[in-house]
Amino acid sequence: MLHSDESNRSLALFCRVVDNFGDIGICWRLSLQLQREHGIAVTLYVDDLGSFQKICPEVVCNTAVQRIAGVTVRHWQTQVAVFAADDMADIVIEFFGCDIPEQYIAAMAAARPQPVWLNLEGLSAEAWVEGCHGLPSPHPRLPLTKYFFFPGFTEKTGGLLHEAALQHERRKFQADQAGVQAFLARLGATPHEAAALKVSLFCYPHAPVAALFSAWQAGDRAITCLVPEGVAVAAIEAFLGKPARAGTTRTCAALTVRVIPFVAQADYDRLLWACDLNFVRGEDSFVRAQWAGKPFIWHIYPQDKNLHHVKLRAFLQYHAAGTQSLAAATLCWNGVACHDDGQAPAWPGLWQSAQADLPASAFAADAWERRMLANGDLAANLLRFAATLRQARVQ
Ligand code: TRH
Repeated sequence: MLHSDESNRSLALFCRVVDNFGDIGICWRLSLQLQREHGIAVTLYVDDLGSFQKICPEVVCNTAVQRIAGVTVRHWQTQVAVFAADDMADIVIEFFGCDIPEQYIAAMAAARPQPVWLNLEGLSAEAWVEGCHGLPSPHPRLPLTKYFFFPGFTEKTGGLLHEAALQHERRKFQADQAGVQAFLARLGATPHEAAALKVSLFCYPHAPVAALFSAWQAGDRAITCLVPEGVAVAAIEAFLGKPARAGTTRTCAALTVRVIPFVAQADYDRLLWACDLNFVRGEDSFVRAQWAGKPFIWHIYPQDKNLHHVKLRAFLQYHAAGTQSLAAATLCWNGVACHDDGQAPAWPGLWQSAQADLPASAFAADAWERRMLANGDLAANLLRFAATLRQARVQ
């Protein structure tokens, strides 16, 4: 265990599950790391235990308080709970501007010393992030200040979530080919499929899955696409011709699609490590793909007025380590700069180039990983930031 600053003994993390699994995925990962690597007593307040259970099967739904892997999990059901100043943690984090209870804020203001209050923001490669990382936001009424903490891709941001042992575990897993095959077999893959190019598919329902599948079917290389249950269901069922339940599979020409269970978070990492190419989405799987040492194609969470296109381009520009063909496929996957009439996307050509570039893309993935590791990890950066704020108060 790493040693934390003495004044960072307890931490409360508030997570509202807006949509999908990313919010709780990130908060759970951060909670675990703070507890395991820094010995911090973490209380995770989460409003949706059902979504939490999907990524962490140990979660018991309809339970007010439970302890999982050393983390206290509280079902956040109401905004009107009463909190006392003595209940306060040393650090309080609200994830992505989720509205934490007024009573809790009042108790923070009354506590002595006051906790360090941070808003952990969403990930973006846009240039403005560096300027906003660490900015204070004084409370409009109370003598209390919240600080913005931004994850990011540069040393002037909070960095990316990354556990200390991650690289070691990943390399050990990937070096053991028999173990990799056994893992894939547990998900239902047959030895025959294991010889094919393995692709994991995690995307939003509007991704051009049908066009990609057509290109894969017509390709010269056998492909096994492993898709967790519940992902892009309509498109997967259209290909399968039946309900997309775990265990369902269909082979058509060069493509085999296999529905696998939606696995626990640690196994999702292994899935990314086991595949040759990963389609990921949102924020957390997107970051995990960057630690897998494998090429990936990102489906960004859609925003109004196509704001996400700006974010996507900012990342691709910065991620110049990736190959051009993969960047082109990523743009097309997100509906940006697709030169087609909507009926016949240019996927065959895009895929051919991307496939040819996979070895170069894997090489680039390693370089990118080294570059990101140099920014430190988000959990340690966050604790350092909290300690600095506290020190500044004392002076
Ligand atoms: O679920 P997402 O679409 O989450 C998104 C993003 O976080 C986005 O930024 C946010 O604004 C939006 O939700 C509301 O994708 P993401 O971020 O990749 O999170 C998925 C989580 O699910 C991640 O922690 C990995 C986990 N997962 C598993 O544990 N097992 C699985 O089988 C799969 C496919 C995913």
